[in-house]
Amino acid sequence: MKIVTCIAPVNIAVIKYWGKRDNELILPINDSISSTLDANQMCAKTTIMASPNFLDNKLWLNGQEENFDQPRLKNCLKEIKKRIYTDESKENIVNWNIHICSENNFPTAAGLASSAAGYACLVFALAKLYNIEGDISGLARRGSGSACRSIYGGWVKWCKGEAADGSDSLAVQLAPPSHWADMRVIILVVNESRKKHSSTNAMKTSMSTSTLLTTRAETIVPARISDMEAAIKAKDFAKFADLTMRDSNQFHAICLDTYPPCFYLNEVSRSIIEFVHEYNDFKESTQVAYTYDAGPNACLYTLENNVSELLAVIDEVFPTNAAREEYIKGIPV
Ligand code: 2P0
Repeated sequence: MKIVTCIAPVNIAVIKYWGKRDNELILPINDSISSTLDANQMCAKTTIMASPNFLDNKLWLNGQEENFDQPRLKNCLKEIKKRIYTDESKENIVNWNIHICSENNFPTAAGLASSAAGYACLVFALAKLYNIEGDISGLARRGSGSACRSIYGGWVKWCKGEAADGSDSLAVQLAPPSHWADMRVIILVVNESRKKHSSTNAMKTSMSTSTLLTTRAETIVPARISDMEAAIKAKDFAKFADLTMRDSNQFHAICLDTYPPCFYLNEVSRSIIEFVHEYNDFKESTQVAYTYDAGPNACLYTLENNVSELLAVIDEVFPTNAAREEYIKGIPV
């Protein structure tokens, strides 16, 4: 028997991925950039056991047994097995059945990048199990697009690539976490329930109905990606924050332009957006940026020296549990 256990953190996109040019290979229509959070905070933990005595493959997610026959899991396994070095003279682990047990320490499918952490962790664990070397972001991408970014720490770009077979649609690290050591992310959990529209289905509908989406991917994102890379390199928080907030807003505008529309933000999300702009105006400098994925929960980027005052003000402005049903965390990038 062989057992491996791995953890992988979530990543929070600052230039968003939305829309695929190939649904099967999970190839995006634009580059995206994210930061991967500290591994000790919000993460997926996966244990994989392989044994010649297991009669079946099995999968448990957050303690519940799930069907192993899932297309994305199958795709990941198929691609991984292509990269396994097999030694015919030895008993071959690749033929053993596996048991996969994965759990998240944060709300699943509430727009908090749970599939990203989950598939990054799964692929990383499988790579360890089968001793696969080299870049595995392309393997993680086959599980969930955004998962390829969680393979690396710090600031990460998912290059959309040009090849029809997806061979160059990979993640690269732009800078390690130490580059911007005082960067922090605060997650305001507005609602923990599962989202109504899965990202996969919603982005498919956006691709077929939103006229804004192509314009975004072709004419807006390329410039934003290079501006964001420059802002991160220079540790220019004001520029970084401006691009992050505009890109979040544009992503949600695309969701509204999708037909029928996808409403991910709620009243509390919108009041947090207003709060952030008012806070920055009051401070006469940009101290905090919001970004929202496919859900109502706010991710706030700020620098370490602002965290305690900002959390105190958030406590004042949102005194009930409205914006903080469960917890607020200051998470180092
Ligand atoms: C992102 N999101 O860049 C964007 C922002 C949500 C909003 O990546 O179909 O779960 O598995 O590739 O990766 C969510 O998309 O979708 C996502 P699939 P995924 O983080």
